Amino acid sequence: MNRKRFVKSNLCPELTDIPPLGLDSTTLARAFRHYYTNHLGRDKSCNLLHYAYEALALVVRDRLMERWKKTRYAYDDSDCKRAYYLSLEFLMGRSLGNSILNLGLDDEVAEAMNRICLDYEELADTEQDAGLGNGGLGRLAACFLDSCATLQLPVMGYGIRYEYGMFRQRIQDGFQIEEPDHWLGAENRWEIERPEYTQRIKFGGRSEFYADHDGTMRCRWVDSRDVLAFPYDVPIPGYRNGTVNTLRLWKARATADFDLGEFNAGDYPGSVAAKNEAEKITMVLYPNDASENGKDLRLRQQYFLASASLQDILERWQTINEGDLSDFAEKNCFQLNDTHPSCAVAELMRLLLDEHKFGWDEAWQVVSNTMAYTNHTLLPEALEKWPVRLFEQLLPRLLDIIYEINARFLKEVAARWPGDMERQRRMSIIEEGPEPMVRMAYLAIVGSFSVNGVAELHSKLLQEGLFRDFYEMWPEKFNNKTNGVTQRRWLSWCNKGLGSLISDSIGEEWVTDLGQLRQLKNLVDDQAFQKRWQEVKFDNKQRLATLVEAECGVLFNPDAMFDVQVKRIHEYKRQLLNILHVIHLYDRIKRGEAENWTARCVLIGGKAAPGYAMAKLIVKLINNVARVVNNDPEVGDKLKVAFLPNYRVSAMEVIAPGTDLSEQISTAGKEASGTGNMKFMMNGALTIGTLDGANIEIREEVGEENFFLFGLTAAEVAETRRHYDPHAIIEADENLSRVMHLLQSGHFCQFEAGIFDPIIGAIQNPFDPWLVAADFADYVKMHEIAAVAYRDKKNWTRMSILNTAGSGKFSTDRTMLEYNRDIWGLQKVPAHPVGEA
Ligand code: B1H
Repeated sequence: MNRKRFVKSNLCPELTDIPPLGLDSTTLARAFRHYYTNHLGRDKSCNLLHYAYEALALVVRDRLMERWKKTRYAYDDSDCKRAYYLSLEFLMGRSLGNSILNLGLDDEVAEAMNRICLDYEELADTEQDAGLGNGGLGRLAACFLDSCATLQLPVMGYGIRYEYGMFRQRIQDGFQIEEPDHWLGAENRWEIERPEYTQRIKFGGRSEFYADHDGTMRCRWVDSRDVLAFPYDVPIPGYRNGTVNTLRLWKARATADFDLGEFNAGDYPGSVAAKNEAEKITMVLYPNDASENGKDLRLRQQYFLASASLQDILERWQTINEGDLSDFAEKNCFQLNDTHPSCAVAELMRLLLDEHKFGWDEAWQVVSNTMAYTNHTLLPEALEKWPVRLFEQLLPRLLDIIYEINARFLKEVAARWPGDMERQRRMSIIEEGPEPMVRMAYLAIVGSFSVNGVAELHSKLLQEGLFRDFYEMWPEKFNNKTNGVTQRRWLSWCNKGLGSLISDSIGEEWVTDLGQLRQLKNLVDDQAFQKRWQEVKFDNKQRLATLVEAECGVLFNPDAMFDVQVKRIHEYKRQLLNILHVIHLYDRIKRGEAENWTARCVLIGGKAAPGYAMAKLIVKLINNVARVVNNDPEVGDKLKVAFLPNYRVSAMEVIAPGTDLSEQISTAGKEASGTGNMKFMMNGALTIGTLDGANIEIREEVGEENFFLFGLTAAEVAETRRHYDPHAIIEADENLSRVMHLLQSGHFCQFEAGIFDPIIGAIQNPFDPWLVAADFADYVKMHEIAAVAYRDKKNWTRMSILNTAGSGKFSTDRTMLEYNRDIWGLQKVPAHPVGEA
């Protein structure tokens, strides 16, 4: 890019004093026509919804653009403290509808499109999801951004612009097939390039020590192979408040001189290969939710994000503050979304030491006062560790710094617990052994002033278990921040029927103050209100049934109970327990014990990590059971089962509103929080669940009489593991014996003999970490109670209303206010009004 600049004062008023764009339907329709015909070059001969979507996206984007600028000016002018959310994942989903909602343009857009004989929801429905995340952790990041913009907090997201997002899932003969998600294939209207903020990232090479001009020994990273980080900005609109925050996503590019070097050496193919090598870094999202992958490309991604973001932030700071870094720590804060970006701890040290010539203590002051770390999992296999050897090769200078951080830290440990070598070994950032490893969580804890879990139970278990030594050393660092979801997307947008009913009854304040929903409690016994509540639910169930029929070819009757489990497929989440219950229901129908039956439609959806064989086999089992059950005339409408392929954000927008019963059935102590549980609750579903993650707080909020609790507690799980005897449990439980018999007899794999043996083995395994057999009986019993409850329509409606009414705590607005109160300490900064220079 040609970097010649014009002098700022030369910017004429024509370019700076821009009158605000009109928001009325006439202006919107006119702007639409302009983009459709002049910009996209379409006319009446084209009837592809896609182009209409594109034109509308451009119209909306213009309105975001001016607010975006005014937000940036307001932040710069106020010299405010800022926070940065560093995350390898942002699961944004679709943007058009959300932007229209947050700009407050829904009625005007609907009217404008109407005039052109288009249905704007239909247009919104053609948008591809931005699937730059695996599941809960990535979606949480997206909800956080929405809430920060709505609260007018100066928070910026930093992530990676993956060329390929989360894979698309297809089901063939019951098996999961993965297909690449080339979501950037078409033009992406929700990003703008910012080549002027490109950064340079180092890899490989070695550290070189040298004496500074004043004699100080310093280090520099030399002989590196550099990659460029090229930024794209995504607008994050707040709810009707003029604020538009920024998510900056980095794409990797080869450096020009890097190519040239190879080229001059006469290796043209080599130089092109090097280009590919560099650009590979941001090519694909790793699809391993909650399990470690250990691939060197993944570490490259992590460092690439950390380095690009920190350099960008330091550069902006220096531009605004004329190079003075002295109060950087008071004005900036980094929130690490799990350990994935935790290279940032060492990288900020490196930048301050090597580039900005700080002394160690001075640099450490900055780092340890600006970094904050959120942990999202207790599963040991998800805790990131990188081989020291890999760090040596890829990030040699970072490894020097990590060693130094560790040496100083272990000295502190030794001073506090003299002679306790075992403790030093346990707490060391470097795990010793045949293959020494860097423990990223420990690096993050040592470098951060705040460490938080994502639900009460999870935070408590972190302190008692995984991070116990660190909690003993620094209890003041540890805190809890229970997750949430944004009610703008997860109620206003996705469930317009319920949203309107609620607003008609208690006003609209709940959209930015979800606690207001508690007022619905006054209406639980209001018959007219109950009736409308039921009508809305019925419509939503019909909409969901339409999706299920289209995607799975299975007919769901909206009068039946819709029993739903959608989330990543993982053994700890126990989709297996769910399908065992389905088999049990089928068995009851077949043995003629179906009197007083509650018709039930079971929907399961989710992606299995491509390398996770057991999870993929569970997907296969669900599909095989569905085929048998759905094709058995004796079963009929009593029971339907469907596996929804390619579960994603936009699918959940249809699923949550249409669900009666939400399955949150993880083995207690394993699900850090869960956030799907909150979306269902907010949309009036009841939960059948264990005392795990945020389920505990959901039950507290809604009252135990409105929650179907079953299963062992986290403490009981730990205890049961010591003497677990699944064979004895199966033998003592006739229902479970019969289910096992159906599985073992090959009833669900008639032409695929033995295919489910690993699952049968897992259930019978005395070392089954997920204790599926242990919770089966209680689960079946609680499901029966739920089924009976469902038949009392009036009471079920009451409970449904109470669930929505009790969901106020689970807004990310509340979560963000708590992060801000306890960790970030930012001031709210309203955007400058649109239409003023
Ligand atoms: C959560 C992950 C995760 N916890 C590794 N950990 C990943 C770990 O690509 N990787 O390597 C990706 C994701 N994701 C989830 O975070 C928890 O399981 C949920 O319980 C929680 O609600 C969610 C948000 O806090």
